[in-house]
Amino acid sequence: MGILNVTPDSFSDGGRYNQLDVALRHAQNMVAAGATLIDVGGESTRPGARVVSPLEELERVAPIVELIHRELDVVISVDTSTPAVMRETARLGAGLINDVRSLRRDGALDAAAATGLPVCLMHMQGEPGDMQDNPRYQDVTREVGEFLSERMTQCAAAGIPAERIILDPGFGFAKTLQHNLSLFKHMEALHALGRPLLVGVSRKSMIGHALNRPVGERLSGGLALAALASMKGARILRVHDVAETVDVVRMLAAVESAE
Ligand code: PT1
Repeated sequence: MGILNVTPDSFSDGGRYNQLDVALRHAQNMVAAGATLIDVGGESTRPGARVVSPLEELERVAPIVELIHRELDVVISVDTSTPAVMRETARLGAGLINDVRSLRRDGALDAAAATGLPVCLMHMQGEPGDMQDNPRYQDVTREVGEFLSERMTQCAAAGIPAERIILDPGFGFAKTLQHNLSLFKHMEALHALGRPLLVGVSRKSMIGHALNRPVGERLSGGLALAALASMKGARILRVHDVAETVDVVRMLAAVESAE
């Protein structure tokens, strides 16, 4: 899954892709590099990010979803928590709803169910604005698993069956470095929930803190985590650096297919 931010305040590429043609070219390059999903996001959810109005979010996301749907052969994921954005982008060709708030906003469960699309449910305590203030867990992996299980139950009640659900531990969302590392190490426990796992760690501060690297120097750390996540059974890797990550995954597959 290649990341396409259409926010003017995106955390690692500074909103360079907010113009439509530049965004399309970037999506095209990621598809050529081997991305099978493009995750379009109009609301930055990095720590401390500001809230965007539904209209502003829709105006950022809708044109690019429509354009990618027309021009490229790729599944479009929409990174949104906003019911109106779910409904409208589904109409414009989106193929996956990726909600870091796990459909907890008013009307989000019903909107997602009405689209009939698959959804990615992600773990987060609190909101992006305050989530890093004081994250606390007794056992982070167990609590993430319990949260995701509860959200799957809510989805089932709203008419979103388990077969339509992807699960995400939510790396970097209301977690300290130690929480992130422990959750990553024990990620396999989440396979008990019976659904495919999506992992997003690309360029995040957990790499920065572990290696003491600024955001522009986190590729090697990110590729190490991509390899490890794959080996732990993660099925979708949400990344900025598609070509490099595809090489990692293909290399693992080459070894795996040997006698
Ligand atoms: C993610 C994810 C996402 N991450 C899914 N969607 C972001 N499903 C946006 C940092 O610590 O992991 N899974 N959508 C980006 N969010 C962050 C969070 C970016 C933390 C940076 C950090 O640097």
